[in-house]
Amino acid sequence: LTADGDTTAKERALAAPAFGEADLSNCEREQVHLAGSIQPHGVLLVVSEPDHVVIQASANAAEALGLLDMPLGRSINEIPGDLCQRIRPLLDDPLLRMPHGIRCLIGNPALDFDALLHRPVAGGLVIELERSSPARDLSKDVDRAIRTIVASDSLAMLCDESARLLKALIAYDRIMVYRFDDNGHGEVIAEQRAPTLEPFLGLRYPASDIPQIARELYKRNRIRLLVDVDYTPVPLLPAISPITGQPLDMSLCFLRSMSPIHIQYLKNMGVAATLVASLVVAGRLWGLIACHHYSPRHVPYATRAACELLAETMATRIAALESFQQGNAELTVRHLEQRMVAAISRAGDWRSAIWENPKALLQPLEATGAALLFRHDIVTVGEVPGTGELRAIGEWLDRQRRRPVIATPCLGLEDPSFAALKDVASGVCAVPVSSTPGEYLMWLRPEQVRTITWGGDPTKPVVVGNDPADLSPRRSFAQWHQLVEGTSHPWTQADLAAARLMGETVAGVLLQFRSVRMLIAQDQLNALRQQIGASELPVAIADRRGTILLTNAGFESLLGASSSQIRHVDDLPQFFADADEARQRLHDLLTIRRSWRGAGLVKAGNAGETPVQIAADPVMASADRLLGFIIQLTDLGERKAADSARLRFQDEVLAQHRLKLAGFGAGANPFHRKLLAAVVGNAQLAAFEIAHTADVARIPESLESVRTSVSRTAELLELLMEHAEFAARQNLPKH
Ligand code: BLA
Repeated sequence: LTADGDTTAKERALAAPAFGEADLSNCEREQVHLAGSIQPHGVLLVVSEPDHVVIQASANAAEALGLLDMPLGRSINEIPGDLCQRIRPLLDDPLLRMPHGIRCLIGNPALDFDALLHRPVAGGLVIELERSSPARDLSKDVDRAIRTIVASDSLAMLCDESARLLKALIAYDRIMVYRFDDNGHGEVIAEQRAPTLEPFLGLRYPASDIPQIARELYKRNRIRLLVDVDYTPVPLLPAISPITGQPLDMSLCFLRSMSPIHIQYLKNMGVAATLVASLVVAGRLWGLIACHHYSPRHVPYATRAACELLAETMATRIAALESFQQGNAELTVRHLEQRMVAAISRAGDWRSAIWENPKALLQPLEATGAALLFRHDIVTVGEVPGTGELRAIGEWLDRQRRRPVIATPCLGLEDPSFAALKDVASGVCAVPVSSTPGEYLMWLRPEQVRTITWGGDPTKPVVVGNDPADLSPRRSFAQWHQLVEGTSHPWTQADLAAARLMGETVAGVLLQFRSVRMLIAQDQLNALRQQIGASELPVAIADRRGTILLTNAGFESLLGASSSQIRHVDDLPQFFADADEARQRLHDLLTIRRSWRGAGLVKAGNAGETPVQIAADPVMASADRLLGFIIQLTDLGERKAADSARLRFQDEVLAQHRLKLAGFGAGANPFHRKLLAAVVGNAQLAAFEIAHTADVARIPESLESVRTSVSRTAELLELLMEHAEFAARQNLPKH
């Protein structure tokens, strides 16, 4: 491309193309709501208010309404029949949300029409007219539909039943429930079809098949009817609205012409007529009910309203079923949390809680393995790689941008050093459980080599003809199989939400665990400090670097020194008669952890030299972890006392170690237990609150969606009833 060509392409791609002028580079932004034309099975009039003069009309108005000429520029009063009289009671209604339907008579001789009225935001009153069909009593269908939908206790059942209900109501050749994933790709999850048709159930279609702008429109206009793909669009006259100076906003027009690109798509598919209803759940276009017919087909207003009602009821039920699922995940999390807290108070160890019921940890995310990396511990359940590899994954997670949830379905593709782990850890979903690097709760999924079946090649959504205007969506809907390797089953938004919730809960419990430990350690330390400090038996305690943490009064008085003179083990040799030997022995103690046991002489200030028994030992937490050093000096003149004191001290150290080994639960005294219970109880309450608030952000939205959905349903019912009453009054033949 030349620089010029480049710019043009870019400009084209950025501009929002007018209706019918989109090609595949810019169809995402085609202004489908500004169609400027209608399908020929009805008539559209735009009248100004309050004088009700017709300012725009579809070109077929005169002929279809049985008038001598186009009504443009005339008051609707002049249209023979009772249209004007019928719409009068509606004029105080804003009519913005949903077209309002009435029955009326037009022409001479009079024909009966269904009229749908609404006001576009920019002004004017839009009146769409279509010939009424014989009245049909829909109340039984609606009643059965609502009862069936409300009784469905799974999504699969709900969608199957709804497709069946719809098939009974409108008898299209094919009824599909089409669900969108987080990327906007769609999958046919339920289907009712004529036996001769090939099944579409389970097929996927790429997000590009339905542009974003159309999806936005479908949230406002919940039902679309295409009567015949081979129709000739009827233009609006004039094309530009005299009110706004713009093309008419046809978002809520049921007669709106469909995008030619989509018409071509349907022709490629061999479809002749469609009815599509939106499933809007929590403000999101969750999916569509798409109905195909293989010959032209019209559905009258009242039946369309019943379809819309069914879709709305279904959406409410979907919201309920999904909240229930979410509620279940929350329940699992809370159970896990309770078990962890209980395990801490029982055994001082949260790990057993995870061991106890591994399924509870794996199930909410449908993971095959999980691991908790916390301090020096790794706790795992299910299928997991080795400890070193888990640590390496922890390090990889540390290198990722820090987020509440870090997830990938293809760890081995992100970092080839993990490629070999694909059988256990292709998918990783992790939440940090503290601010310390390397501390994560993570879930794992194996590689799932699988074939996704698309309804047509998703990489070739487009067929480019010789003529640039001949661009059209792909012509072939032959099934296209995609082999996906090195990738696990994808993590859904629901998985990430569950992970986050569980992560927050576990982080809360672990923080609580650390806090309790700190309190107990602090308490123990204070008690020890007091006991050691009060002891006459000389002792010094040093940390693992040799810094003196504590010397007691006995030690200080034996050496005739104050604690400020003894800051480090290296300060001690000067107090020994044989300073060189002491230096060597203490050096060995610090560096190679060799105990120094033996007799010696200390220079006790001006009191001369005192014979002492020396016991200087390293204290190990485990074979490779040094805690520090204990240096005891026993005045040999008082050996007896010394012996007993050392025994006592050893007892205490031992007790402390026993405590450590057993965890703080078992070895702790009643006070500790009480403290623990209070802290645990308090934290439990807080944790419960956190678990509850974790989703509060979603609750108003979900409730609001259900509320609007229910009010729409009520409104539709009202419209249906009104309409049925009109029909009854006009005493039209029953079907
Ligand atoms: C609209 N495309 C749609 C709609 C569906 C599909 C359901 C909504 C139609 C309606 O609500 O009446 C796609 N239809 C499907 C799929 C199935 C089906 C996947 O039955 C599966 C069984 N379409 C393309 C490409 C473009 C495109 C490549 O495939 C653009 C480059 C455009 N699709 C397109 C447009 C619309 C559309 C512009 C809006 C039609 C309108 O409302 O005017």
